[in-house]
Amino acid sequence: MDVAGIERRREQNLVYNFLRVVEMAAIGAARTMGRGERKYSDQVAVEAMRSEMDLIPMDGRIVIGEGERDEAPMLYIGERVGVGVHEQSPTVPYPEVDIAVDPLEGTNLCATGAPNAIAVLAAAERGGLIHAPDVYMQKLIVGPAAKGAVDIDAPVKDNLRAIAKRMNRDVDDLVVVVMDRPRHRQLVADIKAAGARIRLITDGDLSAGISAAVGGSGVHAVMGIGGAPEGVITAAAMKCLNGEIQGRFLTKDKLEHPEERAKIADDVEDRMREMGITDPTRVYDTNELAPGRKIIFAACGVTDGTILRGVRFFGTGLRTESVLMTTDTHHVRFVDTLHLEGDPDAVVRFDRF
Ligand code: VTB
Repeated sequence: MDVAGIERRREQNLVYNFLRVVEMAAIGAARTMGRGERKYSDQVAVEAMRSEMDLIPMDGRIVIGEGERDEAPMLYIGERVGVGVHEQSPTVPYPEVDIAVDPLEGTNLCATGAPNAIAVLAAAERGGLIHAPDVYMQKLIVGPAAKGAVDIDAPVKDNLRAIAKRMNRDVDDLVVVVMDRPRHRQLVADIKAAGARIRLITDGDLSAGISAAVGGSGVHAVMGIGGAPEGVITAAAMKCLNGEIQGRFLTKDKLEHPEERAKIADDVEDRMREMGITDPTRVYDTNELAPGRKIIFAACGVTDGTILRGVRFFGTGLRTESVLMTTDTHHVRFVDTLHLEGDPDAVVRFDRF
């Protein structure tokens, strides 16, 4: 195979390699389910993700990860990962990939065995994902039907009416996911007043966002304030699913609650400027959060969830469910994997339903 052929093949294989990465992170985390040790669950997922990632023939760079270099030993922002990093002047250049990871989205969900914990990552060509610092983000997420019909700055009732109209139903038939936090008291009151139904979640607005863009999930929108890194990864998923996210970074001065302010580093605005976010008050759309042309999105269920089942262990093997999506070749794959390594007599059973 010529050089161009090898390069192309490596690029094509990235998507399957990333599937393996989220599967391994999910399996590691799932083994710790319900132990009430969220940090430990996260650590296991991070280590599994990191070691799988390093086996991939790519020149990878973490743009959204576990924190800054001094606070995270692995998968920190700016860390280089992949085979290409260890090889000086390779004969065939490795694909240059920017990667946003959330090895265990919903550490609390995993720690308590609650639904919708996932292992997730998004990747793109260099510059294809915005470098978002760990601040809060005000978000409005809708699926393909309501794309272009909503505005994060419009009153909640107007957005709900617009979504309902596009989905040929009444506002009372909509389900909006909101994180159960004191900061959302007014938002919840506004949604109630408009007549829509609400699903309050303790954590995990990223997997809720994906559900909002998948028909039949029973989720029609996600509203409220969550993490900015999760917002960027959601944007990558929205590009693949033809959904929409509008997001506004929230710096310390925009947050009412002292606990939320306390979670944000003092120098965050300087870091945002360095990362190219010059006007944090602006609303960023899907394409600005994830401008990449070649986006790969991979998520694997850790605990059972709305669109992905969690990891099931059955003694001689285990089974995972993932979603794997690309924008370059527009594919959305739901992957049901049986991991039967080491069991030569394994019997495959069809047990999806
Ligand atoms: C958010 C949300 C995540 O953690 O980052 C949240 O986007 C933390 O919010 O999905 P609080 O500071 O209010 O607890 C998740 O729920 C899970 O990682």
